[in-house]
Amino acid sequence: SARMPLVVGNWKMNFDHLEATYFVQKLAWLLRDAHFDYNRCEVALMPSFTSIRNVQVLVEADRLKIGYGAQSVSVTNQGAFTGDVSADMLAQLKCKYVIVGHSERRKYHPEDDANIVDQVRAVLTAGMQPILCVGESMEERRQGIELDFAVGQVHDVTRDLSDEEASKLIIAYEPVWAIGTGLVATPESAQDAAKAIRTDLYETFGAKVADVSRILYGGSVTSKNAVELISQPDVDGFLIGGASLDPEELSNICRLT
Ligand code: G2H
Repeated sequence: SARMPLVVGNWKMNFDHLEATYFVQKLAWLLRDAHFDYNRCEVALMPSFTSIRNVQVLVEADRLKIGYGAQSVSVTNQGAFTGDVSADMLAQLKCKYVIVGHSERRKYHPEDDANIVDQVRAVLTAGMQPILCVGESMEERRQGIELDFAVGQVHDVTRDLSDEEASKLIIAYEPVWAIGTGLVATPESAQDAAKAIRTDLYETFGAKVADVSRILYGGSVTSKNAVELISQPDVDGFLIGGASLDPEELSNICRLT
């Protein structure tokens, strides 16, 4: 497709700042060694807040073409919100992306639909790109409503966005039952969901937005299943948890994407 594939490593709560620095050096070295073409596939890493600055320093010092961002963000800009990090703070560190609404955040923190909409808005206002995570649980899949469910989660966010804002949104389809379980979605069902989401974008915003929006698949992606998944016409890349913690595995996935 005309869309540039995107491989995002979601480190979750792993790696301190020294481990993060070491990882980025190793990944950059592996990709260089493999003559990886950064113009063919974009690579981004999502460290913990405490490691973002270290990644930034290294990326700038070595002029690496590796993007980075954060795993969540506050919906407010500053003030008495103990423990929160604002979108402006992340933008100051040259973050390009922020994951919003990951199922682990929806589960362990009070991130409801309204909060997720506000996070998306905060990220866009600060000039970064949200990676909005959606996806059904096993329950919805059993009921056969998985596509409506995922599309509904997207729609809850996009209905408030302008065309321009929507064109900056990246969507990650992550069926909750596939996250960290080793149960990857079949290429066909990843395609079905990505296609349903793109169709909804088309109906809301038209081809100009729907054709450029990147829709990622997430949930137990490895170098073993990446090729089949990326060959689906509406799957534009990956959000990778477990497999992104091994630089060799992540570099292999980048090369295969
Ligand atoms: C889903 C995914 C990355 P994993 O959370 O966002 O994790 O690849 O470990 O299933």
